[in-house]
Amino acid sequence: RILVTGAGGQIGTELVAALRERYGASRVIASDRRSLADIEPFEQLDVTDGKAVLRLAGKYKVDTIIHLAAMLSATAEAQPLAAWHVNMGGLLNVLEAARELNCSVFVPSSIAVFGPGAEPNGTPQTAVQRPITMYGIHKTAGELLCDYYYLKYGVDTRGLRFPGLISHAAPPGGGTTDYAVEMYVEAVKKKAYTSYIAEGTFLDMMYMPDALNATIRLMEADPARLKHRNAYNVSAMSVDPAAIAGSIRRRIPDFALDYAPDPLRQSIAESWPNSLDTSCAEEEWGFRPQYDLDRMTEDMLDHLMRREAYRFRQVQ
Ligand code: VAH
Repeated sequence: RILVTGAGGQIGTELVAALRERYGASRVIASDRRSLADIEPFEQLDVTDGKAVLRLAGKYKVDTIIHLAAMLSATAEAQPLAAWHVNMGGLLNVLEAARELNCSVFVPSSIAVFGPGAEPNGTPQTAVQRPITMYGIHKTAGELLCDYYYLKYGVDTRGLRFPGLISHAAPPGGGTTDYAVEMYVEAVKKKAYTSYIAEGTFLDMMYMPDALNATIRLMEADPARLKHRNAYNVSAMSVDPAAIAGSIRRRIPDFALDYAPDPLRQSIAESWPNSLDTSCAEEEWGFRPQYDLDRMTEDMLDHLMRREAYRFRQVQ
């Protein structure tokens, strides 16, 4: 059985569905701080309550915990102490439960673990990690904590350094890379978008289906092949706002993009790499993204246009 924390978030919303598709609904327990109506079996769980984490994992005798509950980069920068409590306290509670119950653990890391001083182009798996954001500090400390629980207690911890994830199913919350999702949504609604990330700011991105497949593939990988466990560089493309706009214009020729950089999120984005080297993930467990920018744009716009048309019919 698998326990997913943060099941209502941008990744959780789609990962729960993908896991249930693959392993059967009854084997995937969705949990979240907020109550989520339409996904059973569901349990309300605040990951900062260690006893509750242990009790829930024990109740369902889970063998794997997918720990997605966290506060993302911009939110963490705005509320650093609350974010420490959730991101580090929650992770420690999950690792302690996994140690006691002998569970495997998946913890998403992020390109945010890299700061100034790391090679920005083709950032290697083992580049220096001196993040200058609270979120990056949480993710770096999280990687070290996951490695510690593996080395000291034998807990099977595995993670991925996710780039910006783009999806149409659930609105992302509080990230820096969310501008990319907003651009697609606004392109369909208004054929125009004002980006809070400046022109020429390149970031790693990946379409959600590739992120879900990478997560499942990593968790099913032969542990003997894993040298970098926590956590693998993964990415599908390195893009700036203009590149995404150009791809959108293949379907919406008169789409207009302009810029109003937000100082906080622009400074976060500038401290992150432009593009990651993903060769370790490719070699150790066969990471291979299927969506490039244009294929992602096609799929995103298909889904968003269908939804917009449906909504339009509803109000007729
Ligand atoms: C964020 N989407 O923007 C997350 C992610 C690489 C960025 O960690 O905070």
